[in-house]
Amino acid sequence: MSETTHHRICPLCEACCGLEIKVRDQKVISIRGHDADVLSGGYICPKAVALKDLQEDPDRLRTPRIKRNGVHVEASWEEAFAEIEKRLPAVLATQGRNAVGVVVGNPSAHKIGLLTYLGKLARTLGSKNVFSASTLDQMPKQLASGLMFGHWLSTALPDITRTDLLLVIGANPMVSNGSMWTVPDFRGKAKALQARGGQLIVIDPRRTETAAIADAHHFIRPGADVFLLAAMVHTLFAESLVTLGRVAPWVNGVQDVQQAVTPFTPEAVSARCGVAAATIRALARQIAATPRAAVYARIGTCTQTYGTLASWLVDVLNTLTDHLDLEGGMLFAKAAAFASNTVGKPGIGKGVSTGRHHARVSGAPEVYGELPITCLAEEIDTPGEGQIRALITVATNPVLSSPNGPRLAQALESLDFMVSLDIYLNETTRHADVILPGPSPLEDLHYDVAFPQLSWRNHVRYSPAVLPRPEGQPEEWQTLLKLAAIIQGLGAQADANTLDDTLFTEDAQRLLGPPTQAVMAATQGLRGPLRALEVALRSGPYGDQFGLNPGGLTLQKVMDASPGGGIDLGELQPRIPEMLRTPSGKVELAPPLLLQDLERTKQDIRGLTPDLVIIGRRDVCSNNSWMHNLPTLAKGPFRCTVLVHPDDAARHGLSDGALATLHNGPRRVQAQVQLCTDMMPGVVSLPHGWGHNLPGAQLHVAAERPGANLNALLDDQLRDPLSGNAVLSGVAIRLERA
Ligand SMILES: Nc1nc2c(c(=O)[nH]1)N[C@H]1C(S)=C(S)[C@@H](COP(=O)(O)OP(=O)(O)OC[C@H]3O[C@@H](n4cnc5c(=O)[nH]c(N)nc54)[C@H](O)[C@@H]3O)O[C@H]1N2
Ligand SMILES: Nc1nc2c(c(=O)[nH]1)N[C@H]1C(S)=C(S)[C@@H](COP(=O)(O)OP(=O)(O)OC[C@H]3O[C@@H](n4cnc5c(=O)[nH]c(N)nc54)[C@H](O)[C@@H]3O)O[C@H]1N2
Ligand code: SF4
Ligand SMILES: [Mo]
Repeated sequence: MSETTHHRICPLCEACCGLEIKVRDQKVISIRGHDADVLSGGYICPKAVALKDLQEDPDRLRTPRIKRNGVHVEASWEEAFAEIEKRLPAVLATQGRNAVGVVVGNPSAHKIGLLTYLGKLARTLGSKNVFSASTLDQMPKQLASGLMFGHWLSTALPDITRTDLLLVIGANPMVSNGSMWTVPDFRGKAKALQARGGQLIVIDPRRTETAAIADAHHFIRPGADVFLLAAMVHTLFAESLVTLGRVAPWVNGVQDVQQAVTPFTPEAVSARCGVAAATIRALARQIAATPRAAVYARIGTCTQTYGTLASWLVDVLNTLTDHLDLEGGMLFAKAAAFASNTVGKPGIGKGVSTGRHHARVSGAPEVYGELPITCLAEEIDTPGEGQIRALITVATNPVLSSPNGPRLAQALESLDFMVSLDIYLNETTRHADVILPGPSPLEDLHYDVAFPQLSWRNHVRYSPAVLPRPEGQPEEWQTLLKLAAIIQGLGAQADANTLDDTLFTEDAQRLLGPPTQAVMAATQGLRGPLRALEVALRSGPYGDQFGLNPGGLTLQKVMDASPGGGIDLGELQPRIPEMLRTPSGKVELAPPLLLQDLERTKQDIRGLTPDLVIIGRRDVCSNNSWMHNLPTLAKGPFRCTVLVHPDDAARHGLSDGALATLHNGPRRVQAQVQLCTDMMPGVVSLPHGWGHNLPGAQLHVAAERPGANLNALLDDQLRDPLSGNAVLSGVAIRLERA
């Protein structure tokens, strides 16, 4: 058979690079960057190449599994759904909706079928017990952005191609390729910034790969960003450096912020955050004095007890120095589809609220419809009314990715029923009674629902499937609808397509009013996420408005342009006030919830710093917990080592290569020491997502070098009280020779 060339957006991380994939006889023969791609221009990282390994991995599930007498056996789709129908409704009938929990993981964010249909499953189920990886990650950033700008995904993004100063706090885009910021080829863009005379500055407890190319790097005590940032804001006021510029008429609360940061003088916070007072002042002055500057912070500033406060203060800093919504500063993307800040009345909205319900055991507030994932284990293993007795997991591996994995594993084993949508039999899905695999990424079509809302440049792209879906393999949205049908009592025989038609008509009536002839005609013959995409694109900010705006975008237009690299929609542009969705129609610089929480930090300004704390790290050849089974990425030096500064190693009698035991109360893990002068003294680093030595998983390559599970050491009781985000960084540990 002849060779064919396909263009596919990479679904593995937020950079969303365009790939060029060559196929012969239904086998992938090469994967490279797509040079014409309007977003990524040919850039890729090593993970993309591993899509071939993923396609061919004998451990990847191609048929459902049912657990019989403790062993997962292959089953037909009919058998799998019949088993679910036999067992799931029974839990609902006897113990109610909240007895069934849902957990959603990271890969869902990269799958239009999951992202557009998970809400339908959750609505049908009606359980309060919905959890996701967001509370291991970016929930603080989303809450802060929501409170300030009125919507959870209205995130201010560095205008990297026009800025002259980029301050990066708690992020390592050289390795992670960016997060809450879709920025393929960060290195190229950073180098260009430096070439035009600009500066890159990094604040991180480790001299990271990003710090290595930066013009300056400052260590910070893990978890103490709020103190550094509050003191920088304090400096702006103290030295009369505050300017709001163009956005001034749309900013509320400047004086409240000024008052709130009064105690945070650089001298007061310096010991707590480990940054010299002079450095704090110099950083604040430099940002204020640079007309085109941007402050970007990510997961290091989120996975801590003050995560929402730190995320908020970053945008306070951007706003008070006249860098918000400004070219070369921080801008908001305008996505072609699905963006809430392009829907409804421009400039005003309902804003966001939290705490519409609370977790049964801890009382933690709901945020964005979710409860903290660190509450999951206790919601399963604590008896009482509303206890979770059945669980649906979707593309998630919380036994490795969530703190206190061993407790969660035990809890999962005690459930009456568990069903997992997942492509592997791994540390989490080994507990499932039924596993329902999705198609591989290359067998699935792709459109990014979330990331164009976070992209460095406006654009639109679509990818059809590269390889045919195997006979009988449903699309993941169909699997979700089948689950919804079973929950609704329609039975395992219900037809997903018919259900989809009914739901679409209902949604269209609810969202668009009585569906006009034009909408129904335009979506004829479409189903599932593609139908939702057609409606979103055509009614979106660049859309053809179903004929009212001839020449505007349609799905067909986007499909036609995609082999050529997609459609470039231009550089980000200022969008305030039009993008705001706060009830006031203003940027809320001083949300009461945040000012109130700042009181907590005031008590902690002179808090003691533990002798030794742990942070995580990422590696270019690893992706959270699930790509260690792919030979291309698994080869090479072992990556799950604990980085220790030589001074700390000497104090603990450890040498390079020694096996160390890391203790946190009763929890412990063992890892090999790697001496590293790039670590801040008093801080050690171990990557997360490892620990592939648990019985019952089927990951042959990963099991050869299982590594230590960082999350077996961390605490499931430590959270940011506002966002519910887990504390994964700056946790005190003890280190000794094993
Ligand atoms: N200590 C510590 N812990 C962390 C972090 C940290 O920095 N430190 N980072 C956190 C972050 S940011 C995140 S996002 C989470 C991620 O944590 P999770 O959301 O649990 O994601 P992964 O660990 O990547 O596991 C992904 C799961 O999805 C499955 N999967 C992959 N592709 C597909 C697919 O196409 N369909 C389906 N149905 N399943 C699929 C995989 O087999 C795997 O089971 O980890 C968090 N955990
Ligand atoms: N290769 C690869 N790429 C990935 C992933 C992966 O696992 N591997 N995961 C993807 C996912 S799910 C996400 S969410 C993104 C995350 O993307 P990033 O946010 O860039 O994540 P990290 O690379 O973990 O960088 C976080 C940095 O914060 C630092 N840090 C830790 N604690 C603190 C602190 O208290 N304060 C400050 N200032 N810094 C601190 C760490 O040393 C680290 O350098 O990466 C994505 N990309
Ligand atoms: S950086 Fe790598 S993993 Fe991320 S989208 Fe690009 S090619 Fe894929
Ligand atoms: Mo993440």
